[in-house]
Amino acid sequence: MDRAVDWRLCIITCPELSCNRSHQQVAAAAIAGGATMIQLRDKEASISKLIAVGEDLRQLTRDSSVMFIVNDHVDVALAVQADGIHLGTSDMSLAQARREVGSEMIIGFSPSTLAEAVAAQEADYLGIGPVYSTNTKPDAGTAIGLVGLRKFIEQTRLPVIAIGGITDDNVGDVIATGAAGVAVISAVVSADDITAATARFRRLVEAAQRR
Ligand code: TZP
Ligand code: MG
Repeated sequence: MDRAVDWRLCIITCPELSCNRSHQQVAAAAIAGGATMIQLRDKEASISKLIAVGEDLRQLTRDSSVMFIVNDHVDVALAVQADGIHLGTSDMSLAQARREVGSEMIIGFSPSTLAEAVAAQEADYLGIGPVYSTNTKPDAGTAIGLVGLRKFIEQTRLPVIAIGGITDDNVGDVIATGAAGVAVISAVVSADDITAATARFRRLVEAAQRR
């Protein structure tokens, strides 16, 4: 993968938290607010539903030059020609995923230990967290804080996207720690105005990167 990617602000669609708004509505609103990446995440949907939604998100993101990442499902990412796939430690192995998606697709990986982060040779970026405690992913483990985040950033040459409990109030500190970007669910997708919430994050990320 040798294209330049804007890692700054990944908004993750999540139907449980988006107050009856569809993946498509959430993604369109987040793109309008300045999201640089959209990740399709739905733990309940069937593969056929994911592919149908993924095709719509592919179109929306392509029209606005936003990166499109699919969570968990390599087959869905391939079917909809996503830009990338995001995998955790209980998903397909990185080596197998790289064989299946080829050299161009972005592979994101969420390691659970520093050793896993260092070993993640096939990945193009790391998702690291939860930085702060969050109710969105009950099995995400204990918050690692900025000190924990910094350890990962120091141990890897890959871009780090920080995740977990990120809000307006702490995003500046997260970026100042050296993260290439942040991934946000609840603070954006549960907001009344998703576009305004995304735009606020985008401004705060840019301000922190200028400091
Ligand atoms: N992985 C680690 S924490 C998390 C995921 C998917 C949830 C992040 O959601 P929120 O609502 O931004 O805390
Ligand atoms: Mg996963």
